[in-house]
Amino acid sequence: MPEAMFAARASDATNREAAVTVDVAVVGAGFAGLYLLHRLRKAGFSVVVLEEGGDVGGTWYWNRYPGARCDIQTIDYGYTFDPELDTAWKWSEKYATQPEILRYFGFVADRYDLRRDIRFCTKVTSATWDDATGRWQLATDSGAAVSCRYYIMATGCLSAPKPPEIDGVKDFKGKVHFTGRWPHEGVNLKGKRVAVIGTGSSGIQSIPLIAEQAAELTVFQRTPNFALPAHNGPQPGDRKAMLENDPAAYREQARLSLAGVPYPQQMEVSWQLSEADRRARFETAWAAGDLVHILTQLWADQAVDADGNRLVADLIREKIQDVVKDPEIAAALTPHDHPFGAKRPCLDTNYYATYNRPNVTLVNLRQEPIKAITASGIATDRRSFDLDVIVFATGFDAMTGAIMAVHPITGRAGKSLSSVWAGGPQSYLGLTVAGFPNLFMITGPGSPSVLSNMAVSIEQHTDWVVDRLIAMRDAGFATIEATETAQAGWARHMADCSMLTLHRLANTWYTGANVPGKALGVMPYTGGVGPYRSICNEVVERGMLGFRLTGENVAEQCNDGEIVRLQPDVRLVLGMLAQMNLPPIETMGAQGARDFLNEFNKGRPAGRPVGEVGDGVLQGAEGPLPFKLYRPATPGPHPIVVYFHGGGWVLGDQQSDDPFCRDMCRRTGMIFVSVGYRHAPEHRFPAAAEDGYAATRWIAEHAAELGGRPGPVLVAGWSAGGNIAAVTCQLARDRGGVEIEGQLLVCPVTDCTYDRPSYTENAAGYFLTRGLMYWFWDIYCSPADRADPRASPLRGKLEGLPPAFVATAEFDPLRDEGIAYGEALAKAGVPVEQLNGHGQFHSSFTMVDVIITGVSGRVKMAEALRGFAGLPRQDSEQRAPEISVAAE
Ligand code: N01
Repeated sequence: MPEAMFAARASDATNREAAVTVDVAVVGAGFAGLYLLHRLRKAGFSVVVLEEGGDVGGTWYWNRYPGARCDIQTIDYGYTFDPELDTAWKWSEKYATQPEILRYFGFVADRYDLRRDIRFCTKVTSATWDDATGRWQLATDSGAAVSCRYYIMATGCLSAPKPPEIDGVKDFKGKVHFTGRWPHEGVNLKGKRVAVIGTGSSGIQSIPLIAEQAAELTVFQRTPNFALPAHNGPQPGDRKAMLENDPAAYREQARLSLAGVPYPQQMEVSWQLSEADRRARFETAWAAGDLVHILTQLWADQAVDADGNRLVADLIREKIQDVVKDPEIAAALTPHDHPFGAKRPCLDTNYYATYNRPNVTLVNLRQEPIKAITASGIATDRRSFDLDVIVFATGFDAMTGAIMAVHPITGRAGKSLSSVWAGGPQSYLGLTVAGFPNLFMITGPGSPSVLSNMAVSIEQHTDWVVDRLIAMRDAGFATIEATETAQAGWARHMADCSMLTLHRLANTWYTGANVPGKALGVMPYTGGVGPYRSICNEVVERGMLGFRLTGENVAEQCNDGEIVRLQPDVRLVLGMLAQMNLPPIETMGAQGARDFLNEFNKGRPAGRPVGEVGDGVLQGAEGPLPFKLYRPATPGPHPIVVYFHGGGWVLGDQQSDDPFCRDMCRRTGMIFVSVGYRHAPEHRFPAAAEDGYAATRWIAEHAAELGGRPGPVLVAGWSAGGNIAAVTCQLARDRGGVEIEGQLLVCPVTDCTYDRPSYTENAAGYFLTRGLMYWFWDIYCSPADRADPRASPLRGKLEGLPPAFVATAEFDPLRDEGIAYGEALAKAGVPVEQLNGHGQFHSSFTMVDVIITGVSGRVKMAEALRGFAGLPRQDSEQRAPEISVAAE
């Protein structure tokens, strides 16, 4: 295909002045706008696209700075809606240059005859919803008004460049350029003294090429960033072969993945790998030159856990030191202030090596801030630099900037979007905003957008929106609007998701921190494109949940509610379990259920290392019982926590909650002794309860031998183990012989009735079912014995018990009896802390390194145990790094 045919070209501007009435107006003729136009037109809607630029291409139209390229492999960075298009266009490189990408958009525009419905060089200056007509009225800088029923922002996430933010720019006598608005005719930097301010992706791509042209280049760096070599060249054969072997499967895998690029989910955690293994994986990733590879394929904890992340970051830091010859410059270029990936990392070609050139100077703005731009150059508080050209690579008012720049967008009742978003962007699904009927955003704040392959997200958003418009038309609806409930629910889900990854721990454009005065919070959806897609589909399947639909000749429809109430990782785990289509556990028989649990546990991530793990035997109520001991790496003697595992008095053993015991041992700095108490049906009530008390007594008596602190012990347990821990406290109080200084009850069984609301609300679908609880009770305890406080501690006397921490989970049949126990303890004068894990299920806190959002609960539990044992609070360094900083 001769490239000249598709060269970017300015459109004919003669059609600019006519007013227009259409079904749909789209702002932006970039990646999203072009696909919207194609799909809407095919669906029979009349459409106009309003584009400020002189041609198609969006971000690729504006960002023409030297070195501009995509940094998702081009094989993954294109439209996939038309398989013929996929084969008609051939990319020349692994990472295409900006001119080639722009030619691609020209090619697409021509192939689908898109330009005729695009008004170029046209900026929307205001958009106002008119309730009376049910239409948006747009004003444009060309003077032509547009009336549309649906208004779609395809404005991109990084299209409103930040202003310079440095005093004196107007005084500068040389030339000033912005990477995001690079002159189309190019800039001759040969022999010039050039400054680049900013070391994000744009700076890092352009600096090596500017250094080659300029006489002198001075880089002004505020924050060093992580950059990886792109190793650009021909498209890698392996990925090309994958695509060519089965294009449909390849594209589908991308759509269901987390980042929009077909990579499998990494399951191995860093502590399962030797240092040599980790280094080998890292070197492979480094050589691959692929951001998604290095961000997702090293080890499972790299993006969700600060320790796992530090291992990658350290290896990258080593690489920087290897390349940059001057140690002081290398140190200045080495990032330490954010986890790898929390700020957008960059792909580079010769970036670090550029600082070995004699004509390149790095100015570390952390040590010598810029005072002002002067007539002759830039003055820091230490020195002055005489310059001919200043390049601002200082980034964008991301995600909201381009939407808010269309000012004002006025919705229902005269409310402006900027006032609604003053405290941070609010949206439902990142696609719509309550109070702004018929307004859609493509890759808006609240969608996976910039944390994904944009190509995949744009197609998904566009398809979803256009399909909704078609369905509405077919049903006679003319307006669609998100409800406040749905929007608030999405905000909560977004906040839950933001705890999954480390993005919240960095000051970046993802969080709005790069723009002075902007509200802070993680703006993109961090739950991944696959889960996001399934949520959008679920909204439709559940009758457009969270939307109000109206039309002239049709009854209003509003199925109000929140689309995701579970924590995002709980939703994923339950989804996977549902897909496994397991028979109910209670139908497996006791031995079958035990075998199942053993198999199931083999698939979980290995527990984290502790100082020492040992096995032993203790004296139970009627004979020896095995135990497992977890000792912290810190010097002892440590307080001892006697731990009782979960499993409905029927399943599990002293090592079935191994990851939980390890995690709590590390967090508390205490010895955990997990007891293998007797199980039903072989040993029915009160065997487990009596073993709990006997084991606790034995452990307290042998504390010194176990390396523990002599004196009182603590007890803890999950589920039926929580029941045993609670009962043990009552027996210890009544029978003496062991002093207990605190109890941790995690989702405990406390009572034998099933009439509390949580038993009905959460009867099925959350792994621990009502049916399974009936089965456990039947196997353990005959109905006549169930009211005995050794089975139902809620029915016992509660005065004089040790202080307690009671954790419950929102989606757990046992929730309300746990809460009731906490309340009853408090009423009886026992100091109690209660935690009801929002969006969590019965196993959330014990599925360590699977349910990441359970971490904050375990941190609180550990703090409570330390408090009971009289240990000082841990400082934030020692606490779980995952929650040590919560920006939002
Ligand atoms: O912008 P950035 P960008 N004084 O915000 C510094 C995508 N993209 O245009 O970190 C001094 O990342 C700022 O410092 P700090 C990609 O998603 C993709 O480079 O705020 N310095 C930072 O160093 C990317 O992430 C490609 O302390 C100031 C830099 O300027 C996004 O676009 C290519 C400053 C800005 O970095 C944005 O990248 C290019 C000030 N007042 C971009 N203000 C591809 O390859 C800001 N800085 C596809």
